[in-house]
Amino acid sequence: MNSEIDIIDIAKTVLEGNNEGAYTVPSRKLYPHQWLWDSCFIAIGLSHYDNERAQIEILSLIKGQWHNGMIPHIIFKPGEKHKGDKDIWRSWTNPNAPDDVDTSGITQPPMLAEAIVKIGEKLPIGEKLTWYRKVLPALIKYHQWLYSERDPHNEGLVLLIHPWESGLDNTPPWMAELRSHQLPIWVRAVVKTKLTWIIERFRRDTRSVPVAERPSTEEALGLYSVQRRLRRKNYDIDKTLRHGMFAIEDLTFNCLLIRANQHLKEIARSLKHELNDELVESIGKTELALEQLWDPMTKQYYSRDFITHELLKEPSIAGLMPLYAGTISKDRAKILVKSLENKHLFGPNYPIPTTPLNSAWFYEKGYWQGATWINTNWLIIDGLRRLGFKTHVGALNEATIELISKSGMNEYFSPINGEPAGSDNFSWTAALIIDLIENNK
Ligand code: 2M8
Repeated sequence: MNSEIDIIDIAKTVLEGNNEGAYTVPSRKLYPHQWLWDSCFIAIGLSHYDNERAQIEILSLIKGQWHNGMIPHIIFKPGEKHKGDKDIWRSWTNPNAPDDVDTSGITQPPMLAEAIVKIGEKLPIGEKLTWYRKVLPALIKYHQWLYSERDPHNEGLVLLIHPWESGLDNTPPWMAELRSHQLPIWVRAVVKTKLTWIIERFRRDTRSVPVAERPSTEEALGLYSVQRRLRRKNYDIDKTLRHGMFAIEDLTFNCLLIRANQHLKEIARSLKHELNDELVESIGKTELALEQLWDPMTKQYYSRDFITHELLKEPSIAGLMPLYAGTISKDRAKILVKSLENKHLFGPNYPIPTTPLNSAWFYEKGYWQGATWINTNWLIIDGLRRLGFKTHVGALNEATIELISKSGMNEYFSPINGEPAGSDNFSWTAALIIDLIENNK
């Protein structure tokens, strides 16, 4: 077991090892580029001891912003080495793609405002306002894009077009949708004829991480095929929606957006900047629309299909994210907290598993299908703190710190025995454990 001081030192070493100068890679082995929500979590950790680097991390993300306002989910490392990755995306076929940076063609959870505020909180007032002034135009443009492009019916709920946009890649509700509607014939044929072993030989991710800890080959092919379809439509939202592809109002994403909007309003207020009426109206709608994702029968929140408005009733950690949104009633929050306390659902030895333990999808080292991740713990702890669940915050903080102290800075962990899984030296684990320890003092 390491002491808290040791953990912080190890965490800083991990973040230094993954430092690329203008940004930090999530992991040297698996993810060699800059990822959107990873960089936001990383900046939150960095802000405790190197605020300048935290700001650089965020500015590098903003450099990848599309002309229409989208912040892309990956910004590719410049140079020839990873040319293959950029070529898979070919996002330059969309006229909105930035001119001098290569990026993916989709987005990821809107953690940007949170990171900006966490950086601001650690600066003296004058520097904080300078920082806010520097980033506010890009932040407004980003939130406007989320509504103009991803909320075409003005419902207040933003839609996603690829499971990767949810950040919880192969989480059960998305994978159930993928299996039932979206798998092309060639993927079904490969799976049916058990030819997945051929594909497995070409998988890069399973060279450093056991296949059982990554998305299954069927899932990986499914994710890839959705990406290919989006590429064929040049990442154009109208063409994408017209062709009846994935469109899901994702619960986690919209909960994070609610909190991000609150931060955006606060940043604008501190600069005496008035947000335009349309944006303010959309922001209000999102807070109200969360209620539409509540199912009174099962007493849970779910994601929703954009077209049919059917709830995707597959329990996952997303069901707890309204705690982070922070806008739900205390009674509702208590219902969610009950499932956190339940050892057979979200309360095993090393919480919080990404699916409840009684889910048919649960596997203790399952990638977004059971394993405990530090970013989802961080989001839920942050929400519980704001909602006043002090004892739960204390217990979850302690359990998370104990887990890292015992098992190291891995990507995710078994919620049953705490064993590490996925990549080692994972950046957001390192960054967020620094934040949790500092907040716990
Ligand atoms: C994972 O996602 C990427 C695709 O975006 C992948 O599987 O290759 C997810 O865990 C995602 O949430 C994360 O941002 C990314 C980088 O850490 O890896």
